[in-house]
Amino acid sequence: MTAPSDQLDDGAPLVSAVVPSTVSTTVAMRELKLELTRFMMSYKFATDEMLTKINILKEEFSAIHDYSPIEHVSSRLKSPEGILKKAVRKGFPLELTGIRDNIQDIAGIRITCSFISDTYRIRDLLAGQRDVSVLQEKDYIHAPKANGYQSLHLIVAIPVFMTDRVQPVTVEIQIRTIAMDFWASLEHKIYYKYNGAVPDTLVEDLRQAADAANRLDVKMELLHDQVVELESVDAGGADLFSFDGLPPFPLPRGLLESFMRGRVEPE
Ligand code: 0O2
Repeated sequence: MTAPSDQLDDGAPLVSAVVPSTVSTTVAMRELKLELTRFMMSYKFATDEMLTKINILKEEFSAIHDYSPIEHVSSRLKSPEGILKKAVRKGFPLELTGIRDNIQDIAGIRITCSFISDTYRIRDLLAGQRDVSVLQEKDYIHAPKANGYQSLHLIVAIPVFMTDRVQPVTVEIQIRTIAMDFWASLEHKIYYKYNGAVPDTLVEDLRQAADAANRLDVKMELLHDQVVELESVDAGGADLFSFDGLPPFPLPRGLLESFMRGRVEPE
């Protein structure tokens, strides 16, 4: 005899078996949702921390050197869907620890610099910070990809202080010049337009454009160096110190000289 539809084989009502399992599924789903939220938040916090560091470098450098080595900064978080797709594509285990260990570009920051030397300077300034560990560096500026792509890629880890743990979180940082960035965004569009199968003539044109971008970078940096040299010759006794976000305050030459004496004369 078959059990009635609302009873299990042993005669126990079906509903009593279904309710606990539904409750436990709901609890498990809620826990997973919470874990996923915390997982994604850790990457957002790591991005925020890195962006703060980058902004500090930008503002301090601008105040000291009268120009900003950083033209533009942008960031993005991969969507949970994008993360899962990448994990499946690469054959990584579909659980959060495995994903955290294997996918290192969930948080991404792109820094666009004025000149090639600035890309390395920013790399050094970030890598030199005590709480930043560089896990991987790919220097596509020194060794461009075959298609002409140039950029400096870092995978860094930074500790994020959560309520119950300190979580090291990885962030991918791409550093490149304006010209390299211009090239990369156009190449990206072309690549997707042709679904990866870019015609040979366009591939060659892109490679030549990458060379031209590199020549422009080198030329612009030479010009900039000449301007800096001229400015240092022309520099007079400016006595107003100004800094973004702070009202300008006077630094008379006499006061500066007193500071200098304090520095060089032992007490
Ligand atoms: P998205 O959507 O920008 O994130 P990975 O697949 O990341 O594990 P890979 O590809 O060896 O390993 O890493 P690599 O070489 O450091 O490249 C990572 C990112 O650099 C890419 O991310 C692109 O953003 C960019 N990139 C690399 N090569 C090129 C290129 O030839 N042209 C352009 N326009 N960008 C490039 P994703 O995940 O491919 O895409």
